Amino acid sequence: MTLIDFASSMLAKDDASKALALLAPASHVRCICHRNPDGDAIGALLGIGLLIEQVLPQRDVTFHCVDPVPEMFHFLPGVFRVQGSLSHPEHPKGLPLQSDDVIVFVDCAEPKLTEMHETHPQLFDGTFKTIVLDHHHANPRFGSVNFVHPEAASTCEIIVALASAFEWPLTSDIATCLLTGVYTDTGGLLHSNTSAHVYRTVARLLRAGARRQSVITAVFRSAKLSTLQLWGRVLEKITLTEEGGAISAVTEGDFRATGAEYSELTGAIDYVNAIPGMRFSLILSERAGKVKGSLRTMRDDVDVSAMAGKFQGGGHRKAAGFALPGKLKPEVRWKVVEESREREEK
Ligand SMILES: [Mn+2]
Repeated sequence: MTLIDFASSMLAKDDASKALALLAPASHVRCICHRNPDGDAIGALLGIGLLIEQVLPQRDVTFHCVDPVPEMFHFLPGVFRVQGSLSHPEHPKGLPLQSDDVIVFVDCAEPKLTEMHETHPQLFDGTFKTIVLDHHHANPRFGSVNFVHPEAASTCEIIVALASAFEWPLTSDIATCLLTGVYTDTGGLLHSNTSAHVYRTVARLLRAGARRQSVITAVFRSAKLSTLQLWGRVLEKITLTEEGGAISAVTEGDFRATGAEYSELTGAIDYVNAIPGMRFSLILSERAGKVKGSLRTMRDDVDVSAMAGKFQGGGHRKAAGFALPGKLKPEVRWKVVEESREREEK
C-alpha cells in the first residue's frame, strides 16, 4: 500500500474536495489553535498555514492563539507570525473578519479550547466557512468540513495525510513544523499511540527535509535550570505505597524556591512512572488554591481515568488528571489512594 493509499484511507475523498472548494475563493485564511498550545497545536498551526500559503499563494494567511507560543517552539519557521486572538488594536471587538474568510481550526477538541467562543461567537455559528483538523475522540465536528481522526496520534499526522492526498509538496520548513507535532504527541515515538502510520508519516517528513535534530534538541534535550531543580524535588519525594502507587508531590513552596512555572512540571510524571512493578504513579501539585493530580500507568489492568473520575477529573486509561480546590495535605494523598483502590477492587 502506498502512502497515498494510506492517506486516502484516512481521509474521505469528498471532505478533501469540499475543503479545497472552501479554500479556493477565500482571500483570507485564519488558522487557529487551542489555548496553552503544545507542540502539536503550534506545529499543526504553522504547518497547515504555510502549506496553504504555498499552494494557494493569493491568500492572506494569519496564525492565531490566545496564549503565547512556549519558548521551546521558538525555533520553528514562521513562529514569529503567530498573533494573539483575532482582536486588533484598531478594532477592539475583533479583527474585521470578512465574509469570505475561511477559518482553519487545528488540534481543538471543542470551540471553547480556542478561548474565542465568547469573543468571536461568529466563528462557530455558521457565519464563516470553517475547516476542523483534529484527532480528539470527543470533537463534536464543529466545522463546515471536518477532518477528525481519533486514530491519528497527532493533528500534524492528519495534515501530512491531507498534503499527500492533495499532492501538496512539503518543504523542509513545513516538514519541520509537522514533525514537531508528531514527536510531541507521541512522546518522541515512545507512547503507545505510535502506530505504523506514525512511522510512515515520520519517514515522509524526513524525506521532505524535516530538521529532526533541531526538533529533538529543542523539545527533548533542553530543560531550564528551574525545571531540572523542580524535577529534582519531585524525584526526591517519591514514596511507594502498599497499593502499588509511586507518589510524589510539589507544593507552592517548591515552585517558589526553584523559580519554576507550573507548566514546567510537565514530563516529570514519566520518571515517577518508570519504577518497575508499580500499578500507577501520581504527582500532586499545589497551584493557586488548587491541588492538581496527574496519573499515569503502564499497566493494561489499571484504568487511571476511572481513578481521576473519582475526583471530577478524567483522561485516558493510561494518562489522566484531576484538580480539586484546596491545599496539599498528606491526608488528601492517602484518601486518593484508598478510594481509587476500593474502586478498582470492585
Ligand atoms: Mn494533538
